[in-house]
Amino acid sequence: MSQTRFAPRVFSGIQPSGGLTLGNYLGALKRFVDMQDTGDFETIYCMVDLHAITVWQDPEKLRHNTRELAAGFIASGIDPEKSVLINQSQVPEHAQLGWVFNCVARMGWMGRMTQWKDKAGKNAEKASLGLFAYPSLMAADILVYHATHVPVGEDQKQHLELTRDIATKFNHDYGVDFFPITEPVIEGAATRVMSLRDGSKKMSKSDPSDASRINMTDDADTIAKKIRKAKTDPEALPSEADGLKDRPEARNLVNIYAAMANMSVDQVLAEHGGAQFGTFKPALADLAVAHLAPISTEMARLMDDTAEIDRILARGAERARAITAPILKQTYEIIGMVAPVEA
Ligand code: AQP
Repeated sequence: MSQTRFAPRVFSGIQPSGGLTLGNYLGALKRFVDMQDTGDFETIYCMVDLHAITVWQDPEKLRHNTRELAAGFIASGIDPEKSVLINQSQVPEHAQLGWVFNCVARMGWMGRMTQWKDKAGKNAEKASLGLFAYPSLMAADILVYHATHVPVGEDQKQHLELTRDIATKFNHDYGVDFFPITEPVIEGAATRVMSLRDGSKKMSKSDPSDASRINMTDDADTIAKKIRKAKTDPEALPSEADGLKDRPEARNLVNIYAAMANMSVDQVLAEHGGAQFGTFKPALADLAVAHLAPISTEMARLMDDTAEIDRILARGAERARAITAPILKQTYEIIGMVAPVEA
């Protein structure tokens, strides 16, 4: 089957399940901006609130976090004129196609997802059905736009493979070439930013320890303090990347530096090889503050006018639905629904 007819289109999202972290910023947001600015793609970015409620969210906090996340996107450089910026629940075709994909995906596929195993843990009986079906809704988020490229962090690789499986099975079952086989875009030094307290755990919004992460809303002193206290080993930095192999915490800090400075790991080590953490950590803190302070200041300014954020999201939803409604309508026609929906 030919996949060449799909125009280059990028989709990606972030959950408003807490404040943005440096992991979300370097692994996702910063790269969203880069892809927007190449001009090679149509770019669609999303606050995935329907995914957030797969675990309990306080309603007022969810509303606040969704608007703050929108502010984070804009403050980081997403231009709502150049990109389509949306909140998932305002574009109903995501959930509608999600249901169709629940009927395409197999239980066994979902049960093998490591995120499901990690988040449900030993308490799978008590986890929500939504948490189990999460990757099927994620496939719908992407494919309801016929998106061809999805920039994500390393942790989302398996879900992206499942998106490809769902598209392939749908195309095969109905004998069509309707959904593209999406390419994950996982590149750069910071596709997996780790906890500052434990180099084997990913930095995460929902980690109970605030010291484990840098929040995009942290002030300069807090950022510097968290970096100063970050777990490290007693060795000096090596002068080549190989020397970081069994040093997860050191590797993490070097990766963060490289991603923020737009340098390769080798370039960072050429500059800082031989330095002790007592020297490297303040350099990293200065870089992080210089990079993040303008973003958090702009986020705070945008959050002073939430009505404007709501207007941007309403306009984004309108633009998104011009794409999603016809794709859902064609999907319904393919699967044999009698009265295809109108936009
Ligand atoms: N630590 C990370 N390093 C690199 N990329 C990361 N991403 C998340 N954490 C890191 C990337 O950010 C995007 C959005 O992620 P998400 O909010 O949808 O969910 P998540 O991956 O589950 O992020 P969190 O912070 O860990 O949220 P919670 O704690 O609510 O589960 C994705 O592209 C992800 O790869």
